[in-house]
Amino acid sequence: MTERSLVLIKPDGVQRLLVGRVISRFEERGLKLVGLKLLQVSRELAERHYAVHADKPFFPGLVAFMTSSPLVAMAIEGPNAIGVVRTMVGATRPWEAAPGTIRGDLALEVAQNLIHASDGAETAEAELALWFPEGTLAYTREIDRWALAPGG
Ligand code: IDP
Ligand code: MG
Repeated sequence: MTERSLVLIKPDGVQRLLVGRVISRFEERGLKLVGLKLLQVSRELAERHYAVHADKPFFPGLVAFMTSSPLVAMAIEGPNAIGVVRTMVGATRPWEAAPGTIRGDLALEVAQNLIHASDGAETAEAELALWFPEGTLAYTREIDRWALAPGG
């Protein structure tokens, strides 16, 4: 099933000049970028994005970090994209993330784990609406004509 996921390259990824490499991983996998922007996040947006963690001890630090410098927001589309992207991202605690995953290859600290990805269909829909209120793009790549053939 074609799905869309919200992916953030957090401020550490921008600071560490890893934006291109992270985007490349998704492109190389065959996933399609349907939204992409660099932005400095307001406190309100960061708090809404991480509202589920509002009671956690790390919440204030997380919001401060997410608003500290620009980050990249992406909408990514593809077959089973939500689960595929989460698998590519790896475990929350980078020291537990498998080699070959983005966190397992490029991160070490849980507070600077480089990337966010939607964890389910409902959160993906809510997060895409939050980060891309202007909407995302629909377009067909040449390869989509084959991938989306009947039964494909
Ligand atoms: P996820 O990003 O893999 O979905 P969540 O459990 O949803 O992980 O946590 C959201 C974010 O909060 C994490 O990506 C990480 O940046 C931060 N975080 C989670 N646990 C801790 C912690 O114990 N200390 C500091 N930051 C944390
Ligand atoms: Mg999460």
